[in-house]
Order: sequence, then C-alpha cells, then structure tokens
Amino acid sequence: MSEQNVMEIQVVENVKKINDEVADLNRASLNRHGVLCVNLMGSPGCGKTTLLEDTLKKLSGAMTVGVLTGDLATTRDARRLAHYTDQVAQINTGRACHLEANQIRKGFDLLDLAALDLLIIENVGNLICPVSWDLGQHARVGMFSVTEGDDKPAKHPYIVLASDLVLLNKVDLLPYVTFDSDRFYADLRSIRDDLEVIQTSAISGEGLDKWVSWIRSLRDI
Ligand SMILES: Nc1nc2c(ncn2[C@@H]2O[C@H](COP(=O)(O)OP(=O)(O)OP(=O)(O)O)[C@@H](O)[C@H]2O)c(=O)[nH]1
Ligand SMILES: [Mg+2]
Repeated sequence: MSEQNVMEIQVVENVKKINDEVADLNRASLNRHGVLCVNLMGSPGCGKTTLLEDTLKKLSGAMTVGVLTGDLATTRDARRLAHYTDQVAQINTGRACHLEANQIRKGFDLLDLAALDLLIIENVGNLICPVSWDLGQHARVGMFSVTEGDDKPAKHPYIVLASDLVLLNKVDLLPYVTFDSDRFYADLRSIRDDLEVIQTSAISGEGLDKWVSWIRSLRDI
C-alpha cells in the first residue's frame, strides 16, 4: 500500500471521529432540552416525506415536532412539511449522499429546540451512506417500500443492523407489484430476528397509528 493510500484512510477515520464527537454534542443538546430525536433513513422515493406529513398531522396538538430534512439540491421536502410545522429546515448536502453531525448542529440554530418534544431527521434518500454517520439521534428508523423489491434487506444488511425499527411502506401496492413478503421477512429475520417491523401505507393509512405509538413509546424509555 502506498504512503498516499495510508494518508487517505487516516483522513477518513479522523473525519468519522470528529463526526462522532459532534454527534455526542448534539445528543447532549437534545437531552438538555428534553427533545427526542429520530433519524429516518431510506432509499430515494420510499415515502419518507409523505410519512412525515402524516406523522405531523397525527401528532398535532400532542407533541411539538421539528424536522431537519436532507436533500442534495432542493428545498421541496421542507416546503411540503412547512404546511404542518414552522419548526422545519432543509439541509442541502450538494454531492454528499448522507447527513453529517455538524450539519445537524447548524440545523439546530434554525429551530427552537427548547420548544420541541420531538425532532425527526429525514436523511438523504440512500440505503448505504446514512447508516455510518451518527447524527446524535436517540433512535434510527430504516424504511423500505414494496416498489423497491423484496431483496433490499439482504442487499443492504447494514441499515437493518443499525435500525431500531423497520418500516415497510407502500403496502397498498402489494397487489400490483412483484414483491415476495415471505422472502423479505426471511432475509430480514436472518439478519436481525428481534427487529420490529411496521407495514405502512400513506394511501390506506395502514400502520400509521402503530408508527405514531412507537414514537410515543420512545419518550417513556
Ligand atoms: N402508493 C403509495 N405511494 C406512496 C406512499 N408513500 C409515498 N408515496 C409516493 O411515493 C412518492 C415519493 O414519496 P416521498 O414522500 O417524496 O418520498 P421520499 O422518501 O421523501 O423521497 P426523497 O426525499 O426524494 O428520498 C410520492 O409520489 C408519494 O406520493 C404509499 O404509502 N403508497
Ligand atoms: Mg423526502
């Protein structure tokens, strides 16, 4: 291995170490303000923002919810969510495929943490990169959808390993797509047999109450 390669590996390791330190600072700030933080991760278009729109509607009046939403290039998700909360900010990552802890720290300045009960981070649509970057969240949620294919847990085991809950979204489309639920669950169980899975649909509303109850139960931990 050349000297240059060794240097490159060290740089990446240092960046990850700094990220983890900032993530710990984020967690401390959240704890100081009594804010529960959930990091929602899933592929592009699996339905993250739609789920958050429904979540904000369901939690309206019960919890004050803020959202930091990550996207490469647009403010569209933040604009959608701004219909339901004024505690929302968009983080544009440029070419980066995930959010990092320092971006969340800067995002805190755009929100009133003291006013929040819950902060949800919508990570950049990607099943791989977000998994490796601690943001200071208390829980990670991995989201799949039936239109992506039943092989995604097997092909992306690290999001399964890192998640505290998995959502399987767009189940209203099951009659119309080729998706073998048995295979999906067998693969997922072979990676983590203890992991809770909630099937959700923005169209039928299936699973949304369960999802909201899961969030509420986190506050009791
Ligand atoms: N049939 C069906 N469509 C859904 C469901 N949830 C979301 N969609 C649709 O899927 C598309 C993508 O939804 P978004 O919520 O924007 O997905 P996202 O994961 O936030 O996408 P990115 O932020 O680009 O990664 C939209 O056309 C939604 O209307 C669902 O449960 N069922
Ligand atoms: Mg989105």
